[in-house]
Amino acid sequence: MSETHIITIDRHIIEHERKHPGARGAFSNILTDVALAAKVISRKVNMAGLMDILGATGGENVQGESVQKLDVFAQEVIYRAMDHTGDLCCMVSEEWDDIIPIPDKFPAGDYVLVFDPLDGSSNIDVNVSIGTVFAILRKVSNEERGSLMDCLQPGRKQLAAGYVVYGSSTMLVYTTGNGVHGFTLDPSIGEFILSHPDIRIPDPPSRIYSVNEAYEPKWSPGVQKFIDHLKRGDGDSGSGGFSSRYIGSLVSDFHRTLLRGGIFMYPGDRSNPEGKLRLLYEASPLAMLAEQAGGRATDGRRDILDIEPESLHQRTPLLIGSADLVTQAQEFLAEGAGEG
Ligand code: AHM
Ligand code: MG
Repeated sequence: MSETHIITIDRHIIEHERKHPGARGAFSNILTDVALAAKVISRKVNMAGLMDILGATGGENVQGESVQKLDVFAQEVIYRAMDHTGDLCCMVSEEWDDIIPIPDKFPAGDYVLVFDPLDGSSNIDVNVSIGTVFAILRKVSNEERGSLMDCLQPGRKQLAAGYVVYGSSTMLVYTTGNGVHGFTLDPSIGEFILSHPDIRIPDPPSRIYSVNEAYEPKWSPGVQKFIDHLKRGDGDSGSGGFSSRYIGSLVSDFHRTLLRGGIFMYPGDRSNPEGKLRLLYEASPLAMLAEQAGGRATDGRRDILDIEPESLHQRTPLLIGSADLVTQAQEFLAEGAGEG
């Protein structure tokens, strides 16, 4: 793309909206507001290392003001970018126990935003990439300011989903059900520029698996056998030809899986049968992106997008990435289900 022909995320969102006759703009506004919040969070994340030098470690900065944790900051930035616009009826966040209503002083709208404001925040101190995950749902109840019914919808009902990865550059990747598109933040002009149009998980994929292998002793026999199969191939002395990569930051591990292929897994184990990751605002948005890019996401039995959520912060095992590998993993899990 030449320097004089750049496609900003705002332009991309508007052009996609035009393809949907009857679209009223509210939905596009939400995406644009998420992109704005992402820029503010990105700036703060980039300053995180300097905070220590400036004296933030004791909870106060040099001016004696208390310093907010970055995940709390990210929560507030997104909330305040969204609370007054009249586009949302409510929100759900990893940082908040209950549904977050739109305050009565502002008009309420027809959509729900679910998000994890800053995932993997324990990685900030060691300068490892972190991310924001989000999805948009349509209000389905008659409650003006939303209800559980509006929030607890399966992933198939998501109208849009995306993430922001704060890495060596900041990228926003989103889908509205018409492919997956990636934008890189150009800090010099403060705009997300289309850098990765129509992302497809490569086929054949890179042979990469991504899982926290320290939990191997607690895995089910199916998970153990699958990873063993990737390592050794079919024969005991053979090699499966796989490499392993695990950042421990969901958005970053998923981003690599989307661009390179392979499989990311956070399975259940004996201590945590439902794994660690959250269905509503982590697994489901990433599952929509994976499917839109030609991949798959499952909890081992069902497609993530078909799971009916029962509570806001429900956890789910997650196996996500290249379709063939996810299907293969699912078969190993099914075979191992009677064992152990
Ligand atoms: P968090 O919600 O406390 O930030 O934890 C979520 C993170 C994910 O980004 C990552 O995939 C996972 O925790 C890693 O967990 P583990 O250290 O158990 O491998
Ligand atoms: Mg999280």
